Amino acid sequence: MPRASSSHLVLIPSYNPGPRVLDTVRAARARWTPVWVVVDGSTDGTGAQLQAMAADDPGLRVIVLPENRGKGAAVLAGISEAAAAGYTHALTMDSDGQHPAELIPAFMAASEADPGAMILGKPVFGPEAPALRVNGRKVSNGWANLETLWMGIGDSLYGFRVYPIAPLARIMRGNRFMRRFDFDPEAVVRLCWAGVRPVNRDAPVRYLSAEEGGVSHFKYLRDNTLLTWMHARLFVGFVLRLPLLIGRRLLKPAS
Ligand SMILES: Nc1nc2c(ncn2[C@@H]2O[C@H](COP(=O)(O)OP(=O)(O)O)[C@@H](O)[C@H]2O)c(=O)[nH]1
Ligand SMILES: [Mg+2]
Repeated sequence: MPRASSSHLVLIPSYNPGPRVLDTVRAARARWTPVWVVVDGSTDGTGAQLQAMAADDPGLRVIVLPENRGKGAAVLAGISEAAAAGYTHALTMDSDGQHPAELIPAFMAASEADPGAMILGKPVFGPEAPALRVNGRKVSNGWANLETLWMGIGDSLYGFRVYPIAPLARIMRGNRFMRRFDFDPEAVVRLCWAGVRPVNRDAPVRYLSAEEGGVSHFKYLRDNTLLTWMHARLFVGFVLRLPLLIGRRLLKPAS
């Protein structure tokens, strides 16, 4: 039986993930109620398939955005509706089968025990993970840690996380960025700045081959350019907040 919650929901942004999404959503539903999927202008037919699934399952809700706006925009649409429905925390996970649905209950329990914190997945890679992606994230992680004065971000990019909804929605509404692939790292850095503590938990990540139905919309040049511009922007924010961050660090040393 999936655990039911009136405070914590699973939120799955989804853009042209292919048929893997159906197993991903089933795996999440087996562990949690409710699960919401935000279909981000997908054109691969999965929107209709997910809506058909939701027609027979009151624990599943599918929100369809008419056109593709990016992962961050899809998450913002989801958390805005979730807050209106009274939810306080959202576990985000990818729709493409890369993230460990079996860890949903443990991540939710960690969040329930520490509701002011964000629970961040720390990726445990298998041998199949592309070296370019594994090493590339070290750059983003180095910047994110500097920008937060080492407040403890284990991984800046992994999208398997539990967010407190209120501070995330406030930060996103006050910022016109964070709508695309820049969402995950910018969210952790800005939440740290807002005083939301990161708690890291190991979580395996799978890289599926094309034969297994693996799909990625990560484009090396486009998305690394977006990440570089994002860290340049965050670095300016970091310099402006340096007195605040140092003051906080002096009052409460990082554990
Ligand atoms: N790349 C991308 N992902 C989106 C978008 N909207 C929602 N998503 C979802 O965000 C997650 C991460 O995207 P993915 O292409 O798998 O990136 P990767 O896992 O880093 O290779 C998936 O669940 C996507 O379905 C979008 O416009 N672009
Ligand atoms: Mg993926």
